[in-house]
Amino acid sequence: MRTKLASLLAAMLVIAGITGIGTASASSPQVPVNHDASATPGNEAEDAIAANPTNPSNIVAMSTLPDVVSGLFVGVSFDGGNTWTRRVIGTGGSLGQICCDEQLAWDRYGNLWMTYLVNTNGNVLVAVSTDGGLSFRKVAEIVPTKTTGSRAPHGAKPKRLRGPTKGVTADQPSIAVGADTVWVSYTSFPSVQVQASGAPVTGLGHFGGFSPPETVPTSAGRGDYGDTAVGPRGQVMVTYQDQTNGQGGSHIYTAVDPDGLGPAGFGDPVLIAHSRVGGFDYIPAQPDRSVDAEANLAWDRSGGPHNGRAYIVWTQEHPNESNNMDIMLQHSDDNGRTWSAPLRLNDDHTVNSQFMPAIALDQSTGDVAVSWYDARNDLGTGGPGDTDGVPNDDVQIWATYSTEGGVSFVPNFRVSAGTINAPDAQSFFDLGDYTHAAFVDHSFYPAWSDNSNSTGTNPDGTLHQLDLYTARVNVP
Ligand SMILES: [Ca+2]
Ligand SMILES: [Ca+2]
Ligand SMILES: [Ca+2]
Ligand SMILES: [Ca+2]
Repeated sequence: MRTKLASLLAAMLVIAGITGIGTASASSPQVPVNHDASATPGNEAEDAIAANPTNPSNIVAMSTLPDVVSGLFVGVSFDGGNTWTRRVIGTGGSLGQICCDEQLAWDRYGNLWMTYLVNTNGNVLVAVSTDGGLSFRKVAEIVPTKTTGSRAPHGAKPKRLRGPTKGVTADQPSIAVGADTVWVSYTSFPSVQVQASGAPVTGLGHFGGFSPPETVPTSAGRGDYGDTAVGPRGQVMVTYQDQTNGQGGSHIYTAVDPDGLGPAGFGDPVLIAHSRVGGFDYIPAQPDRSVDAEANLAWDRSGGPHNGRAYIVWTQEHPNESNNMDIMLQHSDDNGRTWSAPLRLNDDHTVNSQFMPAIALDQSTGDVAVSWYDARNDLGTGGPGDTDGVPNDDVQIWATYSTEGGVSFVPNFRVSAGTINAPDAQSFFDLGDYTHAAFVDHSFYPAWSDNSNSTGTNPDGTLHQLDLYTARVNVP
């Protein structure tokens, strides 16, 4: 949707280009040095990344390993991605047999929080690292509860059932930190409703137990593929889409628990957008796995000029079933009650796919950055953006950022040095269901899965199985 806001953005981008504001432009792209975090045989896909606020050169990146039964790839760097300590965790032992859906959040005390799923039950597990990601210990196992599907009384926590409930399982967990809390939200099946659980944090290695799950009153019915964010006063926001299957589209909602660990529960969900991306929407770049709208949140707790502003990114398709997907952003200054008109972030002039947006906010500055997989340079006519003569199936990582509270963004710039072809990974999983990014102390780190072998370090060679890549983007 093109709006007055978008027109204003375009005007401001012209001004930015004339005055030299920003570090990249369409005419002079500065692709940052790419790092192969995994350099491991087989596919690493569906990626998480976090940077340490107490030591910004310390970054940790993770990938699901779709080719094996259990195990999670972990890469740890203490020099901004130049060198990595690599290992596989979660093949058993205290962390369990990790299947997938890992996500990371690093708090201001230096605790690196991780949520994930295991093969052996339907619970949401939480682990923490207090040594920069070199080791993790499991600290919580959140048991999803049965939900009635009815709306909770306003201002009251939904009724909870105690203990494990037969046949109730969780999926799609996400994790976020606030100043003094850590929160996880996930989808509880078979009711397909979003639940959340949080814990207090008081220092490095010092934290309390996770609260019993509270259910988001999903008045629209279902909720899945969500994300979590924590605001400056400890409020908790979740997002989800209501369509879990198909290609027809979905409604995207947010809901807020206004006092976090306090007695109030989640308020009524707010409908923020209608996306034409469904729960399993197939595109040439994800022909086996498909994509969802992949709504993701960030919340400014920086204390800066936009303190308290919440951001959401999600994927639109225009028109439906065209495979022309776009990355949209909205923001809210009133705890998610109202949202700005959607702003299209990708500034290409093609009808190709942009998908799987990742958003991260630098809590030291309030700057917000977004990265995504982008097929803009694959017209099927050869050249560096097209590996196979087929249009719209090869992708690169592109990104942008805003130092203006999300009202204006710098021109899109390319982050991946190479071009990625998910079909060549020969995996049912393609690039996975999501990718993530981290943003700490002026350094933005998108994570992505890459089989371009642009670094020359992929043991499977070029255009075969995927490695986990990142790059440090300096945001002045
Ligand atoms: Ca669609
Ligand atoms: Ca597009
Ligand atoms: Ca192609
Ligand atoms: Ca690999």
